[in-house]
Amino acid sequence: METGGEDVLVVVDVQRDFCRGGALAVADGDAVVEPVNRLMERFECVVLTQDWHPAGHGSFAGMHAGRSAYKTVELSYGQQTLWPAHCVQGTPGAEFHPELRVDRAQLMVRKGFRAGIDSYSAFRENDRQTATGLAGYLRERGLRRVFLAGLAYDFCVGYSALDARELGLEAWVVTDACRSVGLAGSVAAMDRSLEQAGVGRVTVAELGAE
Ligand code: VGL
Ligand code: ZN
Repeated sequence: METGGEDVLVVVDVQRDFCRGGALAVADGDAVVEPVNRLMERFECVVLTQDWHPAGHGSFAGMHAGRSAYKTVELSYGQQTLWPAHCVQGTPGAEFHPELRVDRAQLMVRKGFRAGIDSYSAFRENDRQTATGLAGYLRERGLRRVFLAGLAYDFCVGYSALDARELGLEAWVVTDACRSVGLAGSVAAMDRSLEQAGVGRVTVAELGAE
């Protein structure tokens, strides 16, 4: 698969807290760094997202008395999974993985910085209304085909891909450059949603980045 001037690689949340030893470590999360770094070479435009929560964020289990992490609660905007405190603004856990080629990025998008709203998608927060600004950036630059990689497939990568489709963009998930959180049924559910939305699946090798 050839990449060109209308393509953008969106690297989702490759941060310390989602990697080994992190507060919300994704199994084998560190393994995405190498393929993502190689993928970056195939794209003129690379965007990084950074999960960026204030201390005491509403998605943190500790903010909900008697509730535990990885369980769902009802918030003002609907169902929300609770997480251990992670990616707190200015802490080491919120930093990008130290080996990630951040120098290749043309834009970094921070998300989840409003205390009361979580944001899985790089485009839109979990209230499904609050925009991050990424759609406008892509539109102004004429970037119409979005390739996504990073952490985690079943949450931030997947929801970003679904929103890209809703915005009328072509979307491809680079499957072997992602890892999943893997809550009950979350990977299978995201597989189905992505297929229904017409999100493509492609490998690092198919993009010539092996
Ligand atoms: C993510 C849960 C909470 C992700 C971020 O990057 O997939 N998951 N915050
Ligand atoms: Zn988060």
